[in-house]
Amino acid sequence: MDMPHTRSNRRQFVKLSALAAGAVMLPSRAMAQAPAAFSLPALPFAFNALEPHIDARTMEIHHGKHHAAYVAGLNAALEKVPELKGKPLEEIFAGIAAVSDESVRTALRNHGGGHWNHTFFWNTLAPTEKSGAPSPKLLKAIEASFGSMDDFKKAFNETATKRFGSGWAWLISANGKLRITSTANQDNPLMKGIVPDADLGTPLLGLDVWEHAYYLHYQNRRADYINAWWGVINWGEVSRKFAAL
Ligand code: MN3
Repeated sequence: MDMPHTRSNRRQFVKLSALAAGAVMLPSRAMAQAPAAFSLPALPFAFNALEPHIDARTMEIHHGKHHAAYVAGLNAALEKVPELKGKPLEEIFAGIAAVSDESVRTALRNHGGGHWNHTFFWNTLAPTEKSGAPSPKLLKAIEASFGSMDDFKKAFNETATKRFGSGWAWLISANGKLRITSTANQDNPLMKGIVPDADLGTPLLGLDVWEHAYYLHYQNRRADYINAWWGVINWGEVSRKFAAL
């Protein structure tokens, strides 16, 4: 996932250069810029935009507290592995298994996964009126893999409902085929060497089934939350991801 840091780095660099040109003494550490840390991306819609399917308070806490904590945890973990600092998350995932310190490995997995998964999740959500429908090509692929859209939904719901405890349900593309999988905690289908090979692939759609994603409004009724989520999927974005495979 592209993290839009380049422009702000450049601005920062220009600012520092201007300061230096103005004969202000800068400590050498400020001159040698460290790679930008990850930051919490803004939600692509207002907190209340998904109501009544997902309530504003849940979105506020989910984004502003939970996702923010994953970003902070990821940045803290990266301080301990300078060789992975400044790399895109997908590259960091590929490097996790080689990190020798177990606590750092776990932090990168949980917080790095948390940051990637939530950024992906927000981008594949949209207010109902902008939800749209799968592209004809994606619909055809869904029908080829699952029989019909209804059968796909049924299978996805089952996987999401049966995920024991915290985790995610995914629609992935793997070896040219669409598949439904599920991962625990903040693992995702990009984590080779961490999740089983059978769960690896390119995510097209993902559903957060942690209780923090629904408990305020739905309490223990995960199935109701899953049903409501179908009404706020950004099918335009999911179709774009499919077209880009
Ligand atoms: Mn979550």
